[in-house]
Amino acid sequence: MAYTAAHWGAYRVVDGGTALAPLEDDPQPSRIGRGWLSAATDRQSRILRPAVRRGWLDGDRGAGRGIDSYVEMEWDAVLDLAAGEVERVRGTFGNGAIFAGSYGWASAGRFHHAQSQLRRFLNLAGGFVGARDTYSHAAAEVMFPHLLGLSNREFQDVVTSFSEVRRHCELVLAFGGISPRTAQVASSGTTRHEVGRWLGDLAAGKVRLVNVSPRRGDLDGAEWLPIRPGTDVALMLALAFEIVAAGREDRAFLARCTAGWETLRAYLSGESDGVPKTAEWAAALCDIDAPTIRALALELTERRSMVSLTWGMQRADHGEQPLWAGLALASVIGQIGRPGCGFAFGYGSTTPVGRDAPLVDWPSMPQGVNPVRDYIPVARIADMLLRPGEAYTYNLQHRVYPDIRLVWWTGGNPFHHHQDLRRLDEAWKRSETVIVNEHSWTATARRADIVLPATTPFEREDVMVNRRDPVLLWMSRIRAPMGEARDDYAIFAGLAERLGLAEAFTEGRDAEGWLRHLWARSQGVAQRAGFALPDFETFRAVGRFDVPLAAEPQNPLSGFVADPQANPLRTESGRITLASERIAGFAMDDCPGHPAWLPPAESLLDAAEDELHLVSNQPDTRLHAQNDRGSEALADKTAGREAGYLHPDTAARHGLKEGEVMRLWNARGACLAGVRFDEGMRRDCVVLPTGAWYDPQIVDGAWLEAHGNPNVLTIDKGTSGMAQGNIAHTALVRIARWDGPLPPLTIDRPPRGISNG
Ligand SMILES: Nc1nc2c(c(=O)[nH]1)N[C@H]1C(S)=C(S)[C@@H](COP(=O)(O)OP(=O)(O)OC[C@H]3O[C@@H](n4cnc5c(=O)[nH]c(N)nc54)[C@H](O)[C@@H]3O)O[C@H]1N2
Ligand SMILES: Nc1nc2c(c(=O)[nH]1)N[C@H]1C(S)=C(S)[C@@H](COP(=O)(O)OP(=O)(O)OC[C@H]3O[C@@H](n4cnc5c(=O)[nH]c(N)nc54)[C@H](O)[C@@H]3O)O[C@H]1N2
Ligand SMILES: [Mo]
Repeated sequence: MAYTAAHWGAYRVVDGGTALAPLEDDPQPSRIGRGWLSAATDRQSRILRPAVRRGWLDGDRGAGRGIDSYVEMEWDAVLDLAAGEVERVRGTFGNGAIFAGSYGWASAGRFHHAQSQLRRFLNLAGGFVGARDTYSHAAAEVMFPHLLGLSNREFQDVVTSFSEVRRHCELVLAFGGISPRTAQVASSGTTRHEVGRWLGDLAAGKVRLVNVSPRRGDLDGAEWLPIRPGTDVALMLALAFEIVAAGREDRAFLARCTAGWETLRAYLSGESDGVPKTAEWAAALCDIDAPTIRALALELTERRSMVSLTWGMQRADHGEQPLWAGLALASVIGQIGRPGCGFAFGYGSTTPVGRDAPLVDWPSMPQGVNPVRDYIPVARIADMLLRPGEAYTYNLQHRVYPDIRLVWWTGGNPFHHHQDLRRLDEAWKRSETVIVNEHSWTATARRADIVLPATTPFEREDVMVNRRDPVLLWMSRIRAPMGEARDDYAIFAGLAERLGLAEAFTEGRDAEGWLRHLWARSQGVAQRAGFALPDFETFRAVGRFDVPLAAEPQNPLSGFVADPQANPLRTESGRITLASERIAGFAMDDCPGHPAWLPPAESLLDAAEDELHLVSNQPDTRLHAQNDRGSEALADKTAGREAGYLHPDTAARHGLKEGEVMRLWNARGACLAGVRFDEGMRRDCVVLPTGAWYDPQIVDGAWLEAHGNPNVLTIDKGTSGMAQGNIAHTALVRIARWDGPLPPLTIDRPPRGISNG
């Protein structure tokens, strides 16, 4: 059997290689996959030949990025140009002037992982400025080591299994819900989608589920507390306050397992700032009434309970705080370490979180060592480009932005993922050269000077090996590369050759040679884990291998809670950090030394009458901007625009009917979107999922994003001087019906100068 795989699932290749069918044992295949093949084979979106921006050839130093036309070139000529830029920039400014953070999800497949190939190449060529953390959970990546002495990844590895929750827990308080929509994907691929089934099991097992979210659909079938966005910390603090007020805090747990409780207690009571964090205080902020908060507080202590947060909770202004306050609330309740109870982060945010699966650390492509030590926090890309030499803080350090001359992206789409895209468009013009490897004419490829066409997974062989998934798959090549597309590996091998690094880069192997090499190393890993992998030829022919290890249910921190002296955490105190002298000592207004309520940069609390809160969540039909030109995403659009969601009353108030097109705007930008109704929403919110290909145009003398990309409206600011994560979920907008003629899209065909016939 021939298989292929993506972040959204694993597939059998059927009908002679012309169609995909989900694995038979996948309980709930993703809808994203239905649009994959059509997107990957759409001639108008694929980059068929290497291309160079005309203005760059004429020496415009970036001014025309985003509006310019392209000329196609031969591979040899374009690789000469790209290699020449590496030579020029490192020779003139040093490798610290090359930025290759290159954040993004690229494709599943161990060998053809685009960023690994880029980094391996640039590490050999003297290095580059990289990026730390992710757009997904930067605040958690920075905070978990301080709070629990674990990396975010280590905590994710041990997050309480859903099976344990079902067995032992009675009340799950789910901030941001738990949604099969986001559980469609797993980074590096997944052979099963189980979250829908797990949620069904929880409900059938009489676990009470409470969904704290502006949207009911974030956890279908649960009790719904429609919170005002951006105010969860107030609710968490009030729950903790009311537990203490009722004398129900777990004093033994707080004394044995936490550090800084006195500081936090004084903040909750108002001793330290004059504001008791009562249910009434929180009700005015979070729009959930005080009796409900008080009753919930008691129940959390009377029942076996779990405080759960989605990743999105910390993708907001002061995103460090919900994480810290949520952990503090769970500490006050005192059930951390008990089976199925305590604190969880990321249920539903991707499919493997909460799965009891054996974790096997499979080998990956060796990337070498980066001789350049400089990096930025990932979401500070525009600040870096706009303000070279300027000081900033990150994770208790004082740092300075580098002066970047060459930007290289492969396997990511900053003109999808970044906030305030009009600002990024300005910042992007600051570097001398931008090189992008892509298979499709994304907004980022359209803003590159040198465009190197890459293959898709259909056009190459690879292996899906994900440490969080119990199945290994051989990914067959089912199509010839479209146009002149090459594998990223071949592209970097060609560049390495030009820089005299061919042998070091390839180690004498072609792609198949590397797959054999990685498989041989995987066999060693398996052997050490107590089982045998088939030989390479057998695996390639059979296509699938099920790891024969028992899945162990997880309960994090149980060893620590059982004996904190013998099993201390790697924190300042060896215990859970409820207040930190180190963080307090860094004296940040936007991230004090204990969890705190800090009003967000924008919120409904100080909004004008006609402003709405924008929820720009993950799209149901795509992974980010991937497959936006595929059948599944296209069928979901309204007049070709991304559909936004409104409560019917909100729509009526603005004179909008379902199926019409609206304009959303604020001081940062404006976009169009379709109107769709959702009764399970707050009336003061609008939901516009991310991922419509960015299509800014000048309409009636002003910039208008014509396709429905919410990132022209979001704020480009760090969570705080601590984590500097993105704050995508914090933004206010206005809406009105769009009565003018609909501007035709430009992203449905290649940029000017390119004809894909
Ligand atoms: N407003 C708002 N913005 C957000 C978010 C939000 O919640 N709200 N979420 C954020 C989050 S959590 C994330 S993770 C980011 C995601 O942002 P990204 O990960 O940057 O988005 P993708 O569209 O997945 O981009 C991956 C790109 O890699 C390309 N690619 C795939 N395979 C290959 C390959 O083999 N070779 C090469 N060269 N290219 C390849 C794809 O064509 C695609 O363009 O977005 C962030 N942005
Ligand atoms: N289908 C699909 N699935 C995906 C992805 C995709 O692109 N498509 N991307 C993947 C990636 S990279 C990531 S990081 C994860 C992200 O996974 P999550 O972070 O869990 O997903 P989001 O959709 O960003 O946000 C979840 C929900 O939080 C709610 N929310 C927003 N603001 C607030 C608030 O202030 N308070 C509360 N209580 N709730 C709020 C919104 O209603 C939203 O639906 O998703 C992954 N899964
Ligand atoms: Mo993400």
